[in-house]
Amino acid sequence: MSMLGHVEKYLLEKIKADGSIHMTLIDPEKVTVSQATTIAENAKTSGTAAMMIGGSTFVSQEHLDNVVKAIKETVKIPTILFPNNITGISRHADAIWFMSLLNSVDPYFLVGAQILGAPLVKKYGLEPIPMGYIIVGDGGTAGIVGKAIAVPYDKPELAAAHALAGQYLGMRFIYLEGGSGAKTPVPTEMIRTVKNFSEAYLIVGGGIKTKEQALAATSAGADIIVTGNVVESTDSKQKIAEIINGIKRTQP
Ligand code: 1GP
Repeated sequence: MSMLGHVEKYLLEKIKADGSIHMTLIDPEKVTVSQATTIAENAKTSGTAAMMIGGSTFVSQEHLDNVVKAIKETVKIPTILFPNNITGISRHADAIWFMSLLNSVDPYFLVGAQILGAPLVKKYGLEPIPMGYIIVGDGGTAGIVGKAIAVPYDKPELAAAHALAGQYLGMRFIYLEGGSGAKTPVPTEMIRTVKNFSEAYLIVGGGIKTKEQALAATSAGADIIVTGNVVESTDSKQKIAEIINGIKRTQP
């Protein structure tokens, strides 16, 4: 499809080839430029498909720019912004999850920030990838900042209804967000229900720390799993490698 940009095409091809893929999330607020460089290098060596950059609270745009630039200079895999606001946009990235928080009660997070951000995305030549963001479980900081009514883990059919609405609105990716550092990752039953209901590519993140949890998510239907916190641990290199090896070819 000619509408698809380079990064999205790359992701779809990689999902097709590998079954499911892993992305590494860097929260610019939590790392220095040199730490971001090390994380990106380690993640790339372990076989991560792309780098996501974003966090739930405010970070200076100068620092965000420096982090994105450093990652780009270090690794060739795509850099995809994961913005919580218009301040999460950097001209140095390759692409941006052009996302709407589908269960927010605040119109700003549904479409307001997107209206303010869209001209910047165009001006900077960032590739927008349409994504519906759904906060589930306890939702963590993202749920509070985004004023979301989080979908409880025991209501998978509600998460599926959100996902289907996102798909019908034209979103090609759906993200089930358990919240960064969630004690319990998104349950497999919820992943399975959403996957059976909606045809959008499914991203799952929040609290995934082990290869068993990653494999459970991909086996249930996640096309992309995202890990953030785990990269900050001391043995991050080994952990990411384990997670990536653990999910290989789970959905041939
Ligand atoms: C948060 O889903 C991501 O937005 C990743 O969560 O930091 O818990 O890996 P973790």
